[in-house]
Amino acid sequence: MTYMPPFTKLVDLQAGIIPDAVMVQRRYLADLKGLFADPAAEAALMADNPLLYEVQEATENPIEEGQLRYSTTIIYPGKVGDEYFFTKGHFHAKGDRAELYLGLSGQGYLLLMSPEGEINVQPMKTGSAAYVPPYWAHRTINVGSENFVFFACYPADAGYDYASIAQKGFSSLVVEQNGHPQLIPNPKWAK
Ligand code: S6P
Ligand code: ZN
Repeated sequence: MTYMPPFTKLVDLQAGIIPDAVMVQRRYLADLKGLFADPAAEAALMADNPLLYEVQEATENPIEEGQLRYSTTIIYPGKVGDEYFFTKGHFHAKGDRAELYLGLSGQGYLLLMSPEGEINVQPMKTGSAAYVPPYWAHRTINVGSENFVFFACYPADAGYDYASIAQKGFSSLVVEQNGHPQLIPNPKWAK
């Protein structure tokens, strides 16, 4: 039997930088076209096509049952209209795979949605260990004025199902009202 060699990666626990990352994925507004609720605000901002977030993947561990992968996500502060910058959001392709998020810096919301459209929100700050149970779609949102940074650890074979979120979005939006994050129903969401 040949065993996979153990290894260690350094993670900057404030900025979320992983110097030896195997991949850094940058997502710009154009990559999330159509996901924000206000098309006019999205179009106005598209000329600048701002960087919304980046994901630094620490490993390329094999996509097989029993393996883990881990990464950091840095979401930059900003809004499209009243809606805060967010990640695309996904169900896991293998829906029964859970995930753990650890807040490193900034202020965020972890927005979760069951397959039936039930919403749950977990506010996150430095030190918040937020658990994404099996089957819940998850999106993270920067509701503060600084970078929102978190660490994620997930089963390597979890995979990504972006399609249903791209079609219907989440059933709630997180918008700024009177300077604070507020959940409101997504008018475009249909079961
Ligand atoms: C992977 C995990 C995170 C996200 C990242 C970006 O299971 O949930 O690493 O991939 O936060 O979000 P998204 O929705 O664009 O993949
Ligand atoms: Zn995930």
